[in-house]
Amino acid sequence: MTEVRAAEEPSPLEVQPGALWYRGAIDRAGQEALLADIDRVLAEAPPFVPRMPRTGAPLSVRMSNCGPLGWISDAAGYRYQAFHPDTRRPWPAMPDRLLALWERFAGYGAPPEACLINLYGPEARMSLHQDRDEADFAAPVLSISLGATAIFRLGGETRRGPTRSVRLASGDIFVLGGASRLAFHGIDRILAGSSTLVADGGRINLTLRRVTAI
Ligand code: MD6
Ligand code: FE
Repeated sequence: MTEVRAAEEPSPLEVQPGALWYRGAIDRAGQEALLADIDRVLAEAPPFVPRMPRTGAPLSVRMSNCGPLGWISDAAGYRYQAFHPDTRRPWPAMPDRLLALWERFAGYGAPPEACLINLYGPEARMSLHQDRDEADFAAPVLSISLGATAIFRLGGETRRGPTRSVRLASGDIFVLGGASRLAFHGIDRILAGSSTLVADGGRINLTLRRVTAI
């Protein structure tokens, strides 16, 4: 039987200039396949506890990475590095499925170099931040949500401006590029147990990034 597939991606909702929300971009089977990919990554690169620069206070999410580079945060600061902070081993390779999603949704002529994996338990949050540790802001950051729905807050390029709230559900893709590449954003909370995909009702967020300039 012939596969019926649209020639182009379903049009996203442009939440604000440069912020594209593809609701339900990945179906359940695709989400399960991605989760299996991530389980393999985490077996090799176990979740670590990120810490605030200077104070060393722990964040509420757990993190890992795959791809040539990984983003880490500890008392010494934020940075990308090629190895796991605890095991000191190189990050696992980026799964092909993630490379394919970047090709379909990022609209950028070079592959991602890092995939940051954020793991949320029922009480985890992420405070308002900008993603600005990359050398070239021409490339977007592409986010994939798996598991429990998250209340995502999105603002502008200043911390104090107005914000809006978006509910990111399992299978949603959200792209921050163009005029929103440096927009402040964070996770107010997750709706624990709102999805059966991830064990214990938690959430996994994957962000694919280009780190160096082309
Ligand atoms: C999260 N997301 O969804 C956190 N960053 O758990 C992010 O920090 C993020 O969604 C850059 C671009 C899109 C994002
Ligand atoms: Fe971010």
